[in-house]
Amino acid sequence: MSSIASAPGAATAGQIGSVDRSGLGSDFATDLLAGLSASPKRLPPKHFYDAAGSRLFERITTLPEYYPTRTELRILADHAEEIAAFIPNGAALVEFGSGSSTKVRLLLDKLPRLAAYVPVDISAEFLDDEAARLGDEFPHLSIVPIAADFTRGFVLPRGLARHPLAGFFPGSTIGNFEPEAARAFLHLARRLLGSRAVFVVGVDLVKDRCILEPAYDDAAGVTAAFNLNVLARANRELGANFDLAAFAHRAFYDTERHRIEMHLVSGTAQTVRVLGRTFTFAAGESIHTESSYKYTVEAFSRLAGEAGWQSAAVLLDVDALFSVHVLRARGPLMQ
Ligand code: SAH
Ligand code: AVI
Repeated sequence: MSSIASAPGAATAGQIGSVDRSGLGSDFATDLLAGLSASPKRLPPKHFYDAAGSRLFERITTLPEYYPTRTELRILADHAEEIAAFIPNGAALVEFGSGSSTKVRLLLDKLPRLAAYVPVDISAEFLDDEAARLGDEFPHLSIVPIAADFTRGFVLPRGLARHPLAGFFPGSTIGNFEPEAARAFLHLARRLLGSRAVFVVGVDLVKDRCILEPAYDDAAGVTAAFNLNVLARANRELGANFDLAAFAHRAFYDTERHRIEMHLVSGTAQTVRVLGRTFTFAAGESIHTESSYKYTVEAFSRLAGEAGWQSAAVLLDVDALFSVHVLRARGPLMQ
């Protein structure tokens, strides 16, 4: 499903629409059972984000080792006016994976004539709270939160279809997709946002492992807690019996594939029960819980080009750690 056609309930100016949860699948159990049955074991990173996971991610963004958030904020602050100029008056701005909506505030300050802001996130409870906070700060803005898994497509409220659409996808969340899935997502976003759309995408850049690895294995252990929270979530929501102390966080950079891999490594030979099924771990066996791909500017521009976007601007910080791409929809869309 990837339509913008027909959901009711767009808010009018100054209102916050009630969170539409119809785009939320309940696939944590399915993915966990399938991922623990696979070899090697794996789990999609979108399941990190229950309310506790979202709060832990917010703590990650403030860590000294985690350079992406502060670097992208700097780029956005330095270029907010230039980026805002690409977004037409009366547009609706759709943010994919909005989290705390911190970064978009820099753009909202420069977009007084925006018709609506549409934060989309899988973490429904967190989205609810953050949309309410944003509404207090921007009382004249229509906020239309949508709780959905954006990889599955979702429906935009009917009232938004008459507005030009712009997309915002910061944080390098695109890096958590496999490259083929990233291309598919960019294509889906192109269909959703339409042939006149602008899409602002934050993309982390390839760099030395001595910067990358500490960013995903911080001294305070917050990233470890974020990774382990997915097992705690399985215990809370699915009655699993993971012993969190028997798993360790591991993160390393694969220089060939340009990706950080995060794993949960079993310290001992053990069995775990999930929804009536038993899974066996050898000592040292891991669950691959996340990949975080890093791109060059050229590689990401090429990928976006293959998905129906053309580059309008690319903005970097002074140290070339992170990039913000401004894309425009290009030509008719191939299927
Ligand atoms: N945009 C914010 C948050 C990035 S963290 C920033 O730049 O700091 C990634 C966000 O995407 C989280 O809020 C998470 O809940 C959301 N997310 C991850 N996978 C998702 C999916 N498949 N569908 C919708 N939201 C998703
Ligand atoms: C949301 N995403 C882009 C983060 C990243 O950097 O890949 C998630 C994260 N994982 C560990 N730290 C942060």
